[in-house]
Amino acid sequence: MIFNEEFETLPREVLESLQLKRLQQVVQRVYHTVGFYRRTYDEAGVKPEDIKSLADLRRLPFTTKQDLRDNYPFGLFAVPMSNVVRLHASSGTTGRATVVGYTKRDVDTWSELMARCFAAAGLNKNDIIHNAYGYGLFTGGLGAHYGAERLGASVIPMSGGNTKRQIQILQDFGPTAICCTPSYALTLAEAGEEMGIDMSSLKLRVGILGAEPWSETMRQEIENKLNMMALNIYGLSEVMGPGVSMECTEGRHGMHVFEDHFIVETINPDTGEVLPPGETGELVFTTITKEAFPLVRYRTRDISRIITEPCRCGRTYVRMERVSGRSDDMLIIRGVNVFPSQIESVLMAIEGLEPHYQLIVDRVGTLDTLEIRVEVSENIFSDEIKGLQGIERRIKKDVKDYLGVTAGVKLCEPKTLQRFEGKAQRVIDKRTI
Ligand code: DLL
Repeated sequence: MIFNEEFETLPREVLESLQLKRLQQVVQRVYHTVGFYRRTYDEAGVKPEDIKSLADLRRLPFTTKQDLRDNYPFGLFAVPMSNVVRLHASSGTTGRATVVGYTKRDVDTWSELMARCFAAAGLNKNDIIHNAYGYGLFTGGLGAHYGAERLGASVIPMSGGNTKRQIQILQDFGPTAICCTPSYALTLAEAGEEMGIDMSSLKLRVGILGAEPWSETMRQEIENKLNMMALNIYGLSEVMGPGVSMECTEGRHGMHVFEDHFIVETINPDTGEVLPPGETGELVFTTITKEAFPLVRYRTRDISRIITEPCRCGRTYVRMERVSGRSDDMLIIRGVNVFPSQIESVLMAIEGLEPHYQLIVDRVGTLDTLEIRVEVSENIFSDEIKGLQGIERRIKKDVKDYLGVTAGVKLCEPKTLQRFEGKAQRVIDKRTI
């Protein structure tokens, strides 16, 4: 089913002229309301009037996560705070999180786009949607919630965690759809089996799964275990949250990018050169309807490929292939985004630790694990066991409090971790997904 038949099936030429009109408006707006854009455009010698075609987009400089951090918290907002009705922030950050704001109209647009995603998954107002994305600063919970309500479905605002309770609700309320990360879908399936429940006999028909990378193998496993269709949904807080793109039940290959609201490009992450559609590179998004926090040419660091072949479903949008990796070192651990540098700053604030550490990421069963190995200084290491245990507890607590992830900790003797001559290789990611 198509939620907004008119916009989702616009002929390509009409869609592109709509994109150009909206792009010109957004570029004018950011130039005149956000100091950052005015400065960078002036430096690049480009004026909003220079955007005469969609191809001119590439004349504008990129925006990066660092720019967002430099303008923390509200420096890139294009409306006064009195027009902002909602704030979200990227998960897992010490001091400088990525903060995003929404006007009432932005929340409306987002709700519609999420409703489009649910409709693309074959859902309508008769469905019951179990929403196990986390509610809070993370965009997953509220984003899916508002979309489900816009569709008119009945939403169960479960949020994350509390697995046994989730399983009980899945049995008792009989939801027909579930929203969660793909790894949590597997966790639920396995926990249910362990409780002696036949998880394939639940009423679930479809899962709207995303927020972390996953594979076709994982899709099959989830589909077999939960006896439902597993569809991929993509998004990022900076651009909006979930619902930037979504797979449909018909195509099941690549996620439709809602191009009446976002312009997508792929670039070579090393040179910044724009790649022709079909070539693998880093995704760059421009939001063309957002009011509070418009972003022009935002480098996502997500690696994918644009598919231009038409889809059976009738939507005229391009699709993006499942994200195959990132062009930076961001880790996604149980759905939480973490940069090694953030762990480093937590560690370095603790007395007695040396600046030598290693992060071991693995997947045990369906759950991501993180082990932090860090060297302690000589005098502490020869100290009594109690002192060491105290440091270990402090690391665990601070990492959990500041970054939102649970980590195992192994304190190492001084000078035992590997040293590097060039770029330090601090992360060992053993996960195969
Ligand atoms: O993860 C928004 C979201 C919520 C998407 C629920 C889908 C479902 P952030 O926390 O800002 O926002 O993290 C964004 O997560 O840049 C990707 O690296 C990764 N990501 C999101 N969806 C997918 C996906 C939400 N389907 C970052 N496949 C993005 C692979 C994904 N990676």
